[in-house]
Amino acid sequence: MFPKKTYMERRWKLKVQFDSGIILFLGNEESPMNYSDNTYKFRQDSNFLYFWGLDEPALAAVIDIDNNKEIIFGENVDLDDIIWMGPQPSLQEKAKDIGVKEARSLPELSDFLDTSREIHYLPTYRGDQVIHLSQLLDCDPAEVEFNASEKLIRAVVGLREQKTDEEVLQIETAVDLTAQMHIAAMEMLEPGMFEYEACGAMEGIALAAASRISFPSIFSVEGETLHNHYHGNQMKEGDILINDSGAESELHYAGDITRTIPVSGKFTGRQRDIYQIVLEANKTGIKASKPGITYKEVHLQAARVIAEGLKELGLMRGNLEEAVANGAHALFFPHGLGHMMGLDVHDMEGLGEDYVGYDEDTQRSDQFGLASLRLGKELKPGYVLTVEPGIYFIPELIDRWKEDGKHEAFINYDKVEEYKDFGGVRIEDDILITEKKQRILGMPIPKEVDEVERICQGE
Ligand SMILES: [Mn+2]
Repeated sequence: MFPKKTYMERRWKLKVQFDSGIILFLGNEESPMNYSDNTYKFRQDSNFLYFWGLDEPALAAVIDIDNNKEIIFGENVDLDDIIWMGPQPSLQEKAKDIGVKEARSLPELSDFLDTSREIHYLPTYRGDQVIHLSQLLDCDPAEVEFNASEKLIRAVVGLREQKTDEEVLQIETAVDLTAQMHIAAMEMLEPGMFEYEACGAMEGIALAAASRISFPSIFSVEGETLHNHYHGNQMKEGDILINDSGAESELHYAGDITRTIPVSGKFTGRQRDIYQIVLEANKTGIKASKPGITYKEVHLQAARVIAEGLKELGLMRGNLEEAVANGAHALFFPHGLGHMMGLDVHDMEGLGEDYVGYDEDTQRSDQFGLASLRLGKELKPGYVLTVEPGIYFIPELIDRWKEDGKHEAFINYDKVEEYKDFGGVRIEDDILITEKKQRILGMPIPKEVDEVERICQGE
């Protein structure tokens, strides 16, 4: 855990924004795989971790604004628990570690929550919590999401989006471990191997460091499928593999890195051409990211680099400024340039993407491609985000657009046909917005063509 002062300050910064009512936080419960005692590995809710730090199931917490009280609700272990799980500190002791004076038993929570007062709570992404909240708040489960407090969502986003030094340190440990995973994957890949062999060994690096992966790994030679979680392909000579994966730090901050790896150790000429464009877009995106610029503009700058590169290869044509404004490049780059990262890999997405990524000044576009940009608003010091451009050749999308004659002025479909078996390339780094500029977090992870090839070849 962080020192208790961290959690006390976070809660203080939250409660000064409220005049009355109760702020309610539910921790996560265990999640059974098949029967109740056989559970998935426990992951605490990130908002609970942020304000209360306690990393175990079956806890709740409230801030009673009217009476200026903070209370943790949970259960003390009994002798039976000690036999199975060993001795544990009391709930009172755990509360003390995070600067909370009062601890009560969980069944008392329901009585404590006087529903005639205003109760602020966050939206939840778990079904069991919907039911728990509907019981606590005496409302229909369907109303739980609808009644979540917008004021609380905005307050929490405002706090969590600006990372402190101690959080950045956590993220950097996560990225350093992620770097080890990525370098090991580069060293490991060879034709004939199945994706799961390499992916399993790579994820094992996180486990062996007392960590875990921060999201399900994308590890595929079919990189054109953006969120491909299938790892059953046998890798062939000449394939390129997209490895988009990350580890968590001790306190559950995420790393999220993507590298594209030539399976046989060397890129073909065509792969190198596309890779260089993506690398250029990645570097442009990183350099452009600083306080004062919107991330939407950074995204568009990266998109222009992609369009220019593709024009040089004869895949795009015409006025590129216009092409990007019209979204023609999204045939090749259909996703956003990046997202916030912190305790969640897509930080705070559970609170609603638009609360995190947009504001009154920057609204989400509905144009194909740009609509998928999770973060569009102006960047501020302390933001941690990913920069992850990519170029993909998605046969079904190409066929559809070609059939519809979409953006014909900007896309040379005859040439694009030749690339339908290409797959995809993505390169992703995690950055911190500093007072004036930005910096890449964690130890450097090879991304120049010759560096990547050298490591792949075991040099
Ligand atoms: Mn990412």
